[in-house]
Amino acid sequence: RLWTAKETRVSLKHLYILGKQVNKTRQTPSPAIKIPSEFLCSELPIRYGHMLKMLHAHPLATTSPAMQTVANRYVSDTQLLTRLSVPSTEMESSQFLEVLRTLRRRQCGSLLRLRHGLLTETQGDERAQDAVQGFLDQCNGLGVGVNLLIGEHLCLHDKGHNLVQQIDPVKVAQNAIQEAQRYCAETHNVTAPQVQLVCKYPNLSTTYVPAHLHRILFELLTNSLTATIKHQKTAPVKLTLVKGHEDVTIRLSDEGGGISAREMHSAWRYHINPHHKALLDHDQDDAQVEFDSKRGLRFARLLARYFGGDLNLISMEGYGTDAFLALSRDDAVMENYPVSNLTETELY
Ligand code: W6P
Repeated sequence: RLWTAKETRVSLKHLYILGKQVNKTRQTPSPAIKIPSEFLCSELPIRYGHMLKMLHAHPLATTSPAMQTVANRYVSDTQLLTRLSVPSTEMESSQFLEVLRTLRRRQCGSLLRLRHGLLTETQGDERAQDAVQGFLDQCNGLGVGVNLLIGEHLCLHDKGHNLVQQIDPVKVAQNAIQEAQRYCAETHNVTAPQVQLVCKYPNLSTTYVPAHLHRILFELLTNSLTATIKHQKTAPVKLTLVKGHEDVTIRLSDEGGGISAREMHSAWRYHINPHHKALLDHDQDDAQVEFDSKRGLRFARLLARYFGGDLNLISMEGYGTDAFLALSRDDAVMENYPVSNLTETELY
């Protein structure tokens, strides 16, 4: 097999078309899911290589127990990967899928472990905590990409459709609203505030990863609903969706009392989440780690930025907060994740 150390970034369009080609080959009796397997076999080792190099090159690599644990986990995952080849028989095919499932599960656990570990180890040291934020973004960015490639493949196999889809953001928003209201009602033991959905566009369809949009909106909605409950307001939360020439923009307005400039700084940081610790403690093998557990605003912004979008907050302390989520309508925007140079020797 020919190895190159250069990663191949994909766009939403690539992922969408890749899946369509698979669908076509699936209708014929020839071996199913051919093209993405080849792509995964060449691309995943490169991205894992970048992840390993990033972990090893960091100043904390030799002193942080969390970094060492996670680096070791990535080493064994990479070993698993190097044995992966394009499946040609039914048997190989099911083994291939099994490896992908294992990798995805372990990666979610590794990223939570790294996050929880680094935040705990730097607890109380503001500077050190600030310093790991960017690094966690880098690792999470690479992780989002790997999960996307694996997810696209598994989604096609398990559900027969692409992970990347032509979506109606209004429908995704309606689902997120329902779930966020249920979550807040259960968490705070009250009737959740109303959400008013405003969209004057009959057709807002755009190419996107519905799971990403769902997670971003769920994060924003739970923040707004919780603030509204805590501020004892009855004003509904207002969700506005508009379609521009280049972007689809979603604005979420609440009258939940807002946050101060000082609190804004904190809102954009990764924080220790006791729920993550409980997940990690509960099962060493990560079988129980929920992929969709809440990861906070910073992770939501990372997802928004992954395909050329952005997430911003504007707040009036004493009144309320507006969140602005922009999604690029250009499906040719390439994945956004950072990598260092990786030579072929390092890849081996
Ligand atoms: C708040 C804090 C916040 C974060 C994100 C989105 C909305 C809101 N509302 O009070």
